[in-house]
Amino acid sequence: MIPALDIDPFCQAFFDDPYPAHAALRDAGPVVYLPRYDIHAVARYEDVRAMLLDWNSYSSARGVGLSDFAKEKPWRLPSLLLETDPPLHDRTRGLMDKVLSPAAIRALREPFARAADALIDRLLACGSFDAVPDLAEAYPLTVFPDAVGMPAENRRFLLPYGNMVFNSFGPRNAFFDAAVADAEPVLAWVQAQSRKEALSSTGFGAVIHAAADEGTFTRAEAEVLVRSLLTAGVDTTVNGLCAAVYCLARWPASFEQLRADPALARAAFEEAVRLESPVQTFFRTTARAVTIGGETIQEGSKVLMFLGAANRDPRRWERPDDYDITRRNAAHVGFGTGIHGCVGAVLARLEGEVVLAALARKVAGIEITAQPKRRYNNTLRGLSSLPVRLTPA
Ligand code: OVV
Repeated sequence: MIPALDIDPFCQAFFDDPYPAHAALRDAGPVVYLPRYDIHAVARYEDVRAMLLDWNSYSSARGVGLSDFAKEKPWRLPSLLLETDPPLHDRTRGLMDKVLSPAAIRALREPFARAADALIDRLLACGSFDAVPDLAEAYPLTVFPDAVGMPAENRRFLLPYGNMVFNSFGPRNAFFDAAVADAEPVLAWVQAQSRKEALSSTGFGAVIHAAADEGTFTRAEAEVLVRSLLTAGVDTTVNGLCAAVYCLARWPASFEQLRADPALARAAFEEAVRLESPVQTFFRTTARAVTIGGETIQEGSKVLMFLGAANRDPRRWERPDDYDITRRNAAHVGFGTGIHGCVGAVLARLEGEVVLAALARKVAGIEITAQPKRRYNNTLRGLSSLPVRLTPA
């Protein structure tokens, strides 16, 4: 008997404090049923991880949101990366792995670090500011579109676009409707930015389009793959950086540790991704009848994976709710794992590392000066406002 729980994981009360519900989901059993949406869900670390690794049983090609592409027409052209299974997935993922190769990322370290130093210097000169728009949004909105090869104008349009797509993985609720209304004016712009002609000859975008020039991908495929970068590359890192600043402000002893050893910057970012899990959830669809914890789920069922709950599962983590930048956290699932594991994680980690290293070297204290405000999204966890004051080192 699969336990049924009366939990709505896509409502404001849940987003305001998901942790009691996460515990209830984990404690109810390895798999639970949520009648409100007629879906199954897993929230324990072991089961979330097993599901992420078993792409054969848990398909992405029917969409990684609530909507089943086998029953409902997808609202946008499906992603060739996120919303596919092998063999198509491996072909597109192979190209993206090349685009985001270690050599490509290494070449970005210097410019990304310089941009982080310059931003923290400017923010220190202000003293007080809002860490969401002025830091967590400002930094990725500069370095990421630069790396893709986008023009300087209108980059902020990427935020409402990403907000809409990440809302679209949940139900058609008020958060989704508001995000669609917000993004409607920028849809044509984003579409146009994916074209070869819109992109510089040196960035990630040009590398993707070169594969179309060579004939291994069609031009249309190249454009949809550039769209993946524009969709998944900004809001995610915004919420990752927001999580890191929010953690360091709430755990001043950890910030002291980081100041004493700025080489902990990468670990400090990783731990913020574990604890806050900027990407909270994704769905899969069962491609056959599956058994979880002795319970059978039939083919064609939507299953919700609670990455954020797995990352705080006391079965896996000691003091799961503590921000501890020295813990062994590499196995967290905040970036997913398996064949769909975040392809941009290398870039996100670089951004997180250089921003936190700049804070570690230049800042003596981070103080929250007013009540932070939560940003509501069906997939992403983060804040819309985090007023802070920095004191210089
Ligand atoms: C991981 C992710 C989120 C949103 C969009 C996409 C990927 C995409 O490939 O379009």
